[in-house]
Amino acid sequence: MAVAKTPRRPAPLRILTAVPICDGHDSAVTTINLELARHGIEIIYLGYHQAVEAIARAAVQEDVNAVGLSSYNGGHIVFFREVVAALRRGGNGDIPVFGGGGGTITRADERAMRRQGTDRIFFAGTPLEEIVAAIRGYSRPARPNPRFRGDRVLARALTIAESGGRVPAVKRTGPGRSFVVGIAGPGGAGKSTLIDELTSRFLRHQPAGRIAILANDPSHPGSGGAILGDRVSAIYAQDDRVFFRSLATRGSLTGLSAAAPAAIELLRRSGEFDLILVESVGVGQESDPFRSFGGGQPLVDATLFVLAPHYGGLIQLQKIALLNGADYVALNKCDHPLAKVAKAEIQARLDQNGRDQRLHATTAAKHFDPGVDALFSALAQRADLAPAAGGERPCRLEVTP
Ligand code: B12
Ligand SMILES: Nc1nc2c(ncn2[C@@H]2O[C@H](COP(=O)(O)OP(=O)(O)OP(=O)(O)O)[C@@H](O)[C@H]2O)c(=O)[nH]1
Ligand SMILES: [Mg+2]
Repeated sequence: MAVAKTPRRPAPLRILTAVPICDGHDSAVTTINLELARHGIEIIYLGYHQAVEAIARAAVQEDVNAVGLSSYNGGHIVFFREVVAALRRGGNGDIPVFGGGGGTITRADERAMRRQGTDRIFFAGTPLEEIVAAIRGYSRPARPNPRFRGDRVLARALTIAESGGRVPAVKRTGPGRSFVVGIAGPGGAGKSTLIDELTSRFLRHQPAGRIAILANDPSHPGSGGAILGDRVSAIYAQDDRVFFRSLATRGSLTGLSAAAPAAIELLRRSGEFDLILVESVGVGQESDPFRSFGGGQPLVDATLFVLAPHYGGLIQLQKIALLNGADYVALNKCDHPLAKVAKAEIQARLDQNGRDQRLHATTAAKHFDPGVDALFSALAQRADLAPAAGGERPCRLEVTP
């Protein structure tokens, strides 16, 4: 089956930004992120206190045009060198690394950093327009590259799908049959946090499998830029068994990027992933991102609708179409005082549907929440994920309860 093509249009630049490990100075990069997005650039922001490997992994999976680091802690010479080295080790040395750090990066430091592979340093006092113009220079056409290895192959195929080009055939690299769950809900309900907690359970439950996450976030309707921020909540994406990709909607009003169907198909076809989680943008009352209604083939194998206790009242609940269409419903933020009433109201709303829709009460902000455990068990059972032989194992990044 051919992967559906999305309409061809000039692809915005995709830039990954981050602040290095042991550094909490994020106000400069936050300003720069906003300015770049205002100029039509897509920013995948990783957050502060980020390790070299996390930055390199994200750059590869997101197939960014370049990586921008903001460094104030004094370790810039070593840190930039290590990021460049990590990219080169994986055959991804074509991704340039640039950055800034006010007065902490001296001219002499910059010369050393450039010798070690850093592409450019922006010094204190550089006007934002100059930064934007220079970063625009990182634009390049996204073509398949036979030298790419591992996740970068899939990542590049996704970039081509996003820009409406002819999607290359992706070699089947795993034996897996994927189960795809679409996750929708209002902005800020906790979808990304819940996805991260489900990911931690997947890693514990399936010691050998891989999981993919496709996180859709809105493009700005005016500038076309975007701050793709779902990765900030993705703590467990710092595991090589997780493939995380952010997609900007680029004008699509369905709640998903127009390339999402092709992206899902590419991930399925790779055979790499046992589970694929697709996060919609924050959706409204009439939204149907996964084509649950209309009688056609839905985009996903199951849908989860996530909402938080602040949905309004009973009348708002009645208007939300996806409360009829979703296979699973999660009331998240159950640590909130309004949650008790909300749970009763949502349960009554679901009872009226006369379908077997179980309401899961979750607190995704808390690790080891029993509500998230129950939701994961339900999804794992539906996805036919075999439990790990010898029981669950702690995942690499885990703190103990
Ligand atoms: C604001 C600030 C803070 C704020 C940070 C708020 C935040 N959330 O970011 C607060 C008060 C919290 C803070 C705390 C600390 N700070 Co402080 N802080 C600063 C300060 C005054 C300004 C940095 C800044 O944001 N500048 C604004 C940006 C927009 O301008 P700029 O730096 O000139 O950057 C330009 C370019 O470099 C470029 N750029 C910068 N980053 C990037 C990234 C990309 C991708 C691009 C394209 C361009 C780019 O853009 C700008 C364009 O003109 C600097 C001093 C200084 N003058 O640099 C100290 C400074 C960085 N802090 C310092 C220290 C020591 C600390 C603390 C350890 C203090 C303490 N003992 O608690 C803590 C550590 C916090 C932590 N968790 O890491 C030292 C670092 C010394 C060192 N490296 O050896 C400095 C240099 C002050 C000093 N002279 O001692 N700090
Ligand atoms: N109190 C509480 N806060 C939570 C919980 N789950 C998530 N949050 C917080 O809610 C905020 C939004 O969470 P996200 O996971 O980014 O929400 P989202 O639905 O993915 O948001 P969009 O992608 O922007 O639509 C963050 O500050 C989370 O830390 C929870 O169970 N309880
Ligand atoms: Mg989100």
